[in-house]
Amino acid sequence: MAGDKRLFSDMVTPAGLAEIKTYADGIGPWKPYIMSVKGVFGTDGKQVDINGDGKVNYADASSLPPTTLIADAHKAGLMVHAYTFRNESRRIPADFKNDPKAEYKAFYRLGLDGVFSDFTDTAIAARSDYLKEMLAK
Ligand SMILES: [Ca+2]
Repeated sequence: MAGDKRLFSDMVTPAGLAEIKTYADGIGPWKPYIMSVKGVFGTDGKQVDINGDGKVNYADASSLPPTTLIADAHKAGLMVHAYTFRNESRRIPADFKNDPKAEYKAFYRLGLDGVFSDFTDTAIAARSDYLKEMLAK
């Protein structure tokens, strides 16, 4: 409405994050801004149903290497809480082998400060596992 043509993608750059820090303490990006996924595409151009369940979704895709968003946000003095974590196999990338805790832990290991979850018991259990893992180091 103010005529600003920037998109969300502009705001997750170091310059955008520095601007956000002028009015906020943290950001709440969609998980793929931190770690996206990639599926396999067939010769017909359609994503392949890797697990053969008749549906094409996150369970047929694998995680890509993480972006620098968490590190960039932390450098800017911002906390990062990502959304939305769920205990639903169709929303969990194949490399986590249908284990929602494995997905949380991968994000926690990247330095994620908090999560938006539809299954808080799983988020807390995964956080507990992660903290034990950190103490063992
Ligand atoms: Ca499938």
